[in-house]
Amino acid sequence: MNGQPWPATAINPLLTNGSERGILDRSINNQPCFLRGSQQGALLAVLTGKPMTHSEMPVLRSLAATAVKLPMNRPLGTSAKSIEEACLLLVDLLTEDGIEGRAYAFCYQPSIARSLVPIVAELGEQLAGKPLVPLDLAQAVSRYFRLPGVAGPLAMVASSVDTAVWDARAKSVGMPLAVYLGANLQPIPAYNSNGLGLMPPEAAADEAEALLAGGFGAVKLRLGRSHLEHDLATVRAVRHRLPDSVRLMVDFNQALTFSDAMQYAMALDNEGIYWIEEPIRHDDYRHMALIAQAARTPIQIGENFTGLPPMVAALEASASDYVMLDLDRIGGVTGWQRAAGLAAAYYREVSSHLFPEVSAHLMAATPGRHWLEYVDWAAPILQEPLHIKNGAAIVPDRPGNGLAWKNDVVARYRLV
Ligand code: SMN
Ligand code: MG
Repeated sequence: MNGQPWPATAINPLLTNGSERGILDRSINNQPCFLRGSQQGALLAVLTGKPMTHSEMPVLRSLAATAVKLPMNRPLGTSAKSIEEACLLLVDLLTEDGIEGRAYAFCYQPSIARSLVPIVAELGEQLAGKPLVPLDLAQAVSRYFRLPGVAGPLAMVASSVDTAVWDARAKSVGMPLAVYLGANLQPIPAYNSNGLGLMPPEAAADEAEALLAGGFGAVKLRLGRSHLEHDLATVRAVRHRLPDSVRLMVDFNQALTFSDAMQYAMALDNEGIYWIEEPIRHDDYRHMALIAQAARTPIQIGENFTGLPPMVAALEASASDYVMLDLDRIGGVTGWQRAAGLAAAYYREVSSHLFPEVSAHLMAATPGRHWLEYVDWAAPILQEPLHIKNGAAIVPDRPGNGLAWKNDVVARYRLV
């Protein structure tokens, strides 16, 4: 286009009036395909330089959700709970002209995943007929959940619906989500966060070594046993086995008391650890700040920020050196973008928590990006799982966030 908008007259002959078929577009998976309804409107808007009008916006037709329980390659033994199967809620949005938006939530246990299916359907009835305008819809969802409160599982629903809305919007203009958000498609450095639960030292060292396949340059080890010596023995076995260049993060999942955490942090300062994650209760920012001040190793928190206010409180308290954002707690794509701005205002590097497929797009659009957390838990149901090359996630060059389900596998693992 050489930066010149195309005049509308140059495009009109490409359109067949009023029919389902329209502008021929070869950019989607290299397959020739025709754009429909609002997609035509969006492309015309780009080509003619005229903004898409409200009446040309895609309109939300329906929301649906499916609960699945997937086998995990490597179980995750945290200090709080051992997770051996990934319970996901798959969210599917459909617009009036057939554009699909997708997201998934990680639900921790089958009953939570199941319980959210009718909630998503009910929310869909509320939103049906509304234009696909992410900020307006985010506001409508937060109003709908105001009385029960947008927290816990309802925050997951609100966030994943927001993510599906942005997916459909990016698809309506044929852009990868990262590009729609104004970013370049660039590889995002990732750490391998699969496995490495609480396990004996030599088993942990073996697993850590295996996790470097794919060129990963960083892995995360779960800690939080009741005896410091046992945690230290595992850290030493893993650190000893990994090349010096490989970063080793550790995650306590809030297991420690403040006084124990001070002792563990001082001991870990000598063990070549890249960050210490959630040593104490996630929302005890005052004590977290004291630990961060005393430890030389950086402190990482944030996976439990639900919306922006806790994040502001943590940043104001200097509770951590780094922050990580959980797409499904922070408020989907809308919440993430606001949180990324906050992190920038406080000069904090931003990592992601879970959902690597969508988080990779958001990390690309986050100036203070740090590390993408890679887990392969959704891979069995994805037509195109996230690709890792030389330890970095390749943000897919497909319209939207790139999620598409393998329907036969979804049917096999569906929770009823
Ligand atoms: C974690 C917690 C809960 C589920 C999955 C993973 C962990 C992490 O805290 O940061 O990876
Ligand atoms: Mg964690």
